[in-house]
Amino acid sequence: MKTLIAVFGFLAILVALASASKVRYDNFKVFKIKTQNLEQRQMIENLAENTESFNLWHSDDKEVHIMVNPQKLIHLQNLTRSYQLPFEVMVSNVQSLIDAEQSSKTTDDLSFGWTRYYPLSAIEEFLDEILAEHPEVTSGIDIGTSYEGRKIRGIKISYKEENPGLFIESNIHAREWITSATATWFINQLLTSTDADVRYLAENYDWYIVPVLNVDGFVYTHETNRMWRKTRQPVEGSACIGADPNRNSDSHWMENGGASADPCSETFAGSHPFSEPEVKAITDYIASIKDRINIMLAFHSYSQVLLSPYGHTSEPADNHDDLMAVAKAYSDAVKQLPYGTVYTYGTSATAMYATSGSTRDYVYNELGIRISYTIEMRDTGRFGFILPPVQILPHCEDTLAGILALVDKAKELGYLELKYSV
Ligand code: 0X9
Ligand code: ZN
Repeated sequence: MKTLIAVFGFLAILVALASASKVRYDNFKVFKIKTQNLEQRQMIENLAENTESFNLWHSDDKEVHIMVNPQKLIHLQNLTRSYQLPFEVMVSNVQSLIDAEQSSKTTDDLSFGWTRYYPLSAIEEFLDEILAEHPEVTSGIDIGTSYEGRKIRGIKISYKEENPGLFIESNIHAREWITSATATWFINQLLTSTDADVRYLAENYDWYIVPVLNVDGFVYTHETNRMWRKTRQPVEGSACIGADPNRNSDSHWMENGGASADPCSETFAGSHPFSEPEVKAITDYIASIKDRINIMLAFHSYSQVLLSPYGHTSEPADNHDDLMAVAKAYSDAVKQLPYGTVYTYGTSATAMYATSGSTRDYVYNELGIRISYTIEMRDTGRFGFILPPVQILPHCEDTLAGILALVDKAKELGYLELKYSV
């Protein structure tokens, strides 16, 4: 009995230590601040650049969402008052959203479902099971190794030769958990759905899907800091860790204010293009199969918007009209579901903000993949990055409807012809 008590005591200490080392967000709030011009917008964005007390959740030409340390509330209130900016509190306590997200853990611990979020180990087990159950049509993809030495894994689904291909990159930003939940659900649908449209999608296209690209950051969000965004590679000469992997590709890197040179910034571009092994690995992999890929989708959250190239300039891409027509098809299809979810669309630089060095622009500019989007998933800010688990399945249905329509439209416009000769 004594041993049992000792074991329980030890376990209790371990649990306490594990939770004690987690970053907490008690009473952190997320404000939605309406801005009328670029100056006001940048003033709020700059707050998040320079201090850990503020963290940018979203920004577009109408509003900025910013998470605030409760001790800095007065500072923010003074600013909104002096600039007369209307604001509302979207999240009153970030920690309570995180706690609620965790409390769903017990419901389907025994099998991989989509009623909770899973750690990387469970996602890898899910991939292993899928590969074992469907050996004829699936193969594992070894994308490469992360800074901390983890494998970056993907899956290829191919029912026959000579299919045009689609590539899905997901969870490049660590805290955007809904993206890998959606990617795994989508993999499962392609392999098990009996719906005729889904079967057509599965069997007439090759699918290359990487559910979690930023594996180190993802593990860090599960174990230490739920709000982590970047990679985990230390930066020489700085105490700050990681770069924004969606600013690190070698295409217009660091141009036009689309990224930051400050290692402490959330949009730090890295010390040089492809400094992040995860980004180098995925772009090398896509480059190696570029003639087999017709469409690239980069899954992000949140904002419910499809973003097309470019991020580094407001100039339209040369097939801009087609890119808008395909995005519109996605948006129209999602709106028709009972959830009525509204997705907007536009170019990255105009609909959201300037970005440089994203994977999406890299494959469009450098690899000739003509249909390439960032899909910013649910929601529009009520829960932001901490989308409640009850929304995972409805959101997955939205995404499937959207992708079905997107592929149809891209095909109609001639973007799904084989790019290589056989
Ligand atoms: O800032 C980003 O990288 C994306 N937003 S997020 O909140 N998911 O971080 C927007 C990127 C869109 N633009 C490009 N991919 N260029
Ligand atoms: Zn993102």
